[in-house]
Amino acid sequence: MSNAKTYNIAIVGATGAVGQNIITFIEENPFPIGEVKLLSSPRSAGSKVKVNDIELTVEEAKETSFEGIDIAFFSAGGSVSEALVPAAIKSGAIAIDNTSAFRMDETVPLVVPEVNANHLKENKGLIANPNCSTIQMVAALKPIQEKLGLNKIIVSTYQAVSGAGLAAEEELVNQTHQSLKQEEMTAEVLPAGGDKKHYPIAFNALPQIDLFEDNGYTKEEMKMINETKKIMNDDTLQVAATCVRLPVFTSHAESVYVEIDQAGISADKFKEIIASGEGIILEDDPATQTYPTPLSSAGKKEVFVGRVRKDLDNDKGFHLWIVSDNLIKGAAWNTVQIAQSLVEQNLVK
Ligand code: NAP
Ligand code: 3JM
Repeated sequence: MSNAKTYNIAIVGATGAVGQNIITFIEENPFPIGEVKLLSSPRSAGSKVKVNDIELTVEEAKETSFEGIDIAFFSAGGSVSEALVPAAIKSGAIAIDNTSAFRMDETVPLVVPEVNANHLKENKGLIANPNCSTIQMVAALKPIQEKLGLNKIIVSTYQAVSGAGLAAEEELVNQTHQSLKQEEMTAEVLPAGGDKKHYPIAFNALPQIDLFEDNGYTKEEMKMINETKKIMNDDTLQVAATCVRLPVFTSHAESVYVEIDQAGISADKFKEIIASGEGIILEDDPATQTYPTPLSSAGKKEVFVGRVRKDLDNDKGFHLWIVSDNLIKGAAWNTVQIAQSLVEQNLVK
């Protein structure tokens, strides 16, 4: 019998959109898994979920839930992470948090493994997983930053409703039925759960994701701006973002303009460098109408890039289209990759 080390894991938010995807990737055995503990709010506690054909009972997440746990995944909202991450760390677990609660804390590494796995060794028991829209953008732009220098990013997003949880997905389904039956659409979740007004998402586009800040940007836009500078390790990088929700279930798309350091780079050279990135797939051929879409990328782990063009006025400007499954690379898979990288670097106690 082998006595190789296995890792006991807890998944807080196991019954949610992100948690369910984490379970799928854990079943692929990304590193040797020991016991699995599924945690939720009292609403789902007691329900049964199968992991590797074994039926597990979901338990209520509490401060005492983390005894004997090596790695604790959190995707149950910022307030749950604020309440329970300290307890997980105190119990000796390493916490990987999918919420925005600790991302900008200077003592917390914010990691996309293909971009900055080297930051993991600085952890003090907690790693933050970036926002979904940030993850796919920095993954695609990392090789450009490395090989051509990167000065400026202007991004507009086209984001799926699944990024706002299962309730938002249900809202799109219900409103679509209502609209097709010519009934009035009921809107209670989007654009942001905690805001005063709600607008229909079916057959619509909403230029608001998360709440507004005093500077006129939304929190989602500020997440993209601040997280990108932190992950790419460049305070002087200029970043602007406009985040838009679309009636799409899965995968975020982004129209991105960048300015690089080097002059005289062709679109073909730019494409070649993008395609060299780890986990990046270039799908770009106007002659055959080849480009990624939310539907073509859904269910996949990679980040897809197409529509690469050189700007017609600025020799150092380029345009590109970046698409990835927001619940996979944008959340669950990146989180599991962080755990895998921690194990590989021998950083789990
Ligand atoms: P969701 O589908 O609404 O699921 C929420 C999960 O959190 C459910 O398992 C729910 O359990 C659990 N939960 C809610 N309140 C809780 C409490 N007080 N104590 C313990 N568990 C509680 O949401 P989701 O889409 O999976 O997203 C979950 C969180 O992950 C988000 O709030 C966000 O912070 C983060 N997220 C990050 C990204 C990213 O960009 N990296 C993307 C999406 C989401 P019940 O079944 O009992 O209600
Ligand atoms: C994606 O209720 C909450 O605090 C969660 C809000 C949320 C977040 C967040 O801010 O953590 C919903 C969807 C995110 C995210 O990844 O930033």
